[in-house]
Amino acid sequence: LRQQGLEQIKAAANLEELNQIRIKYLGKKGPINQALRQMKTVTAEQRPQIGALANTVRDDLQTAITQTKDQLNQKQLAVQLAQETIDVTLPGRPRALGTAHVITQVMDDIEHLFISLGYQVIPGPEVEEDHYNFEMMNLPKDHPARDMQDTFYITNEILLRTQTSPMQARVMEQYDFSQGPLKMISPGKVYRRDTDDATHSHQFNQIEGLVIDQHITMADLKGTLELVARHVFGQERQIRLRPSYFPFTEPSVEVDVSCFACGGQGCRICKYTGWIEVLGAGMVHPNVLVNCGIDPQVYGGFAFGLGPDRFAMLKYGINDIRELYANDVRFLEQFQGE
Ligand code: FA5
Repeated sequence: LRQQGLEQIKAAANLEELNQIRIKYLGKKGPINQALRQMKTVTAEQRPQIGALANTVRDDLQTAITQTKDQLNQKQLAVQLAQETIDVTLPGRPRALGTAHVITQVMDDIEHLFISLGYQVIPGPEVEEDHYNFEMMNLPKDHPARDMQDTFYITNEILLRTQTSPMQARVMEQYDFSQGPLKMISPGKVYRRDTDDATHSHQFNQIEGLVIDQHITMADLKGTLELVARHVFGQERQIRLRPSYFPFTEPSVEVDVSCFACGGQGCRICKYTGWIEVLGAGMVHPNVLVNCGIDPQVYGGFAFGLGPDRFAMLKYGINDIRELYANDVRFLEQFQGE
């Protein structure tokens, strides 16, 4: 029995098999325990001999089992270690890294330019009050120019801002001129009930600009706008200022950049004018200053609202504004940034 047991233990291929062998020989119903249980049937002289023999066999088998168990455990560990080794010489798997959206890239670029000119960047709410979006901007309730910007109203008084201009009022009414001149830009999303087409979207971006100080002139405005246009589009692109109308500026201008698609000849994208309008601007209207508690006899300045979506289109030759909002990765991947 001992010999047979030892051989089987040695041959055990794994821990499970070894456990079965242990139960077979050393278990309650195993031959050794059975022999010990039958001790009462043997004579008193034989008892110590048989008892001693049974104990030795049990101890030998137990020792062999413990040894084999250790060996099997080590073997298993070795196999596991071999399987789990990391091959540090394998080439790494590249992770797909996203990039900033092309509009964000254009906006960041313009923001950095203005920061370098000493402007503050002040974001504002997209859900806005009629009071700031229109009334403070010299557009009372019955003003016909409200029709220039078809509005998404939420309630009578609350709306999705149609322009970033309300930030002019929000900043001016808080501003303390003992700090020096006010120079700020306010970037963000705006919303209009415009019908989407190649150059119009119902949701787009604007960057508002505002400078208020003593002795600011139209020449300061023109110089600043030229700087922006040349910074974004390069020296070679043509620019024109057109007299225009906004209720919150007087005089007002619109700035056009020559069409990238036809080089100014006229095509479908520029509606056969050769130009694409990119921003509105002007000298802040005295009524707006008064609304914000600023004396127009002492302070004055300029404001502008530019469209980064249109800037992005002109800069990269994107011929449909809807591409910017379709989230087609094949389109977006073309603009990896610097
Ligand atoms: C305004 O929104 C004025 N608040 C701008 C302004 C600010 C004037 C400060 C004077 C002083 P306008 O509606 O023209 O103006 O829009 C400004 C710019 O936003 C446009 O030149 C154009 O670049 C962009 N824009 C206007 N509508 C859309 C649209 N539907 N989709 C994409 N861009 C648009």
